[in-house]
Amino acid sequence: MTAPSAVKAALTSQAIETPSWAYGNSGTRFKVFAQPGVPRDPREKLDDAAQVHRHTGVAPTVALHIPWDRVDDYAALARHADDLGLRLGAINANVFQDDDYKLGSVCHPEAAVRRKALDHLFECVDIMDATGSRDLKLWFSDGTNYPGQDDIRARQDRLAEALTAVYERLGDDQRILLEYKFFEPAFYTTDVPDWGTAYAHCLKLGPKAQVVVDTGHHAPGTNIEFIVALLLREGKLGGFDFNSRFYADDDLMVGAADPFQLFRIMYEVVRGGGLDPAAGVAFMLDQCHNIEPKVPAIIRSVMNVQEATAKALLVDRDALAAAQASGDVLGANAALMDAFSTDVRPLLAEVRADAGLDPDPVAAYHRSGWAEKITEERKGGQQAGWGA
Ligand code: PSV
Ligand code: MN
Repeated sequence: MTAPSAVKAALTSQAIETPSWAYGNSGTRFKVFAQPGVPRDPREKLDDAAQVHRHTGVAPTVALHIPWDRVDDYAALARHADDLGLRLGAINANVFQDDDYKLGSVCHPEAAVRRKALDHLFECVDIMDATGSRDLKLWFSDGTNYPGQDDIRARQDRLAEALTAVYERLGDDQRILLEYKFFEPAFYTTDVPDWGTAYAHCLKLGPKAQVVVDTGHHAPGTNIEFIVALLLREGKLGGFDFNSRFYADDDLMVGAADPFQLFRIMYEVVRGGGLDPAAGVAFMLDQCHNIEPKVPAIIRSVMNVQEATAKALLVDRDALAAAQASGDVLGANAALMDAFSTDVRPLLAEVRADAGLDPDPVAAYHRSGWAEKITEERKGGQQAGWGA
């Protein structure tokens, strides 16, 4: 059993990155519901993110999405983050919202469109240079809707060419994090549909290319923890986009739909050494809060990741290994279930109290008056939302 002090230390050192877009308005293709007090620009998104960090103590970085967070001066945005006790995290490229990308971006059949997409990816690396960000997160909506629409193999060649060009542009301390998704918006083929495709490209690229596991991007029933175990073993797990799904890419709060799955994933992270900050696994959220208030939902999400991590750390690994070695199927399963069934909320309350935080971050946020303040102050202007 891991010593209680080591469990506490591991929980204190875990950093969870929140996404700028989660602070803006979002919805479905049917309706985007505006909420009062929503940020109107990237600086206000950071102001909200600072509240999440203030109450949880473990959310020091914020991921940006370009062009949704485009500003004239990225170094100034980084300074604003610094003033708030934050840092700018992964830069997410966006090559899916221009009309030109109807048939794809870096895999598009026309060279001119591929060039445009590549220029955007280079722009994102320039932004990383200005913000000090380590990670370029790449998700491509590229794919086809109909059999025969394009040459599946040629599209892989185009993808490899673009990835190689970006890889060569990276600085020594920068990485490509390649994200996969099995369908949507393309429905017949997707050019990076699964971890295997992402892994094959990253392997060819080299050590500065790693795979991102978005927990919402798998077919129902997929064993995500197996993917995590394998990628970690191969040194290719770059990080997570955490969220929950019931049906597809629902982007609900992580741990809301299936806390047991999140625990199983975090157990493989712990087992594979991925919690050690030196392993470089980025624990990012990629969520949208369509009907619930955003800042407390993000606080809750951070807490859900912490709870799953705490339970994973509490697994009695000696007992588990002994049961596994002796073929004690029920004993091994019980070792995992005992940890999952533990109420870790008192432990996390203690960790927070030790760090000088309120043991109940959601309650502390509600008491803080931040929601009332932003509702009062953020009047007029254009609220941030999809596309801004
Ligand atoms: C695609 O569904 C995705 O998961 C990618 O990470 C995008 O950058 C993000 O969603 C946008 O919300
Ligand atoms: Mn994602």
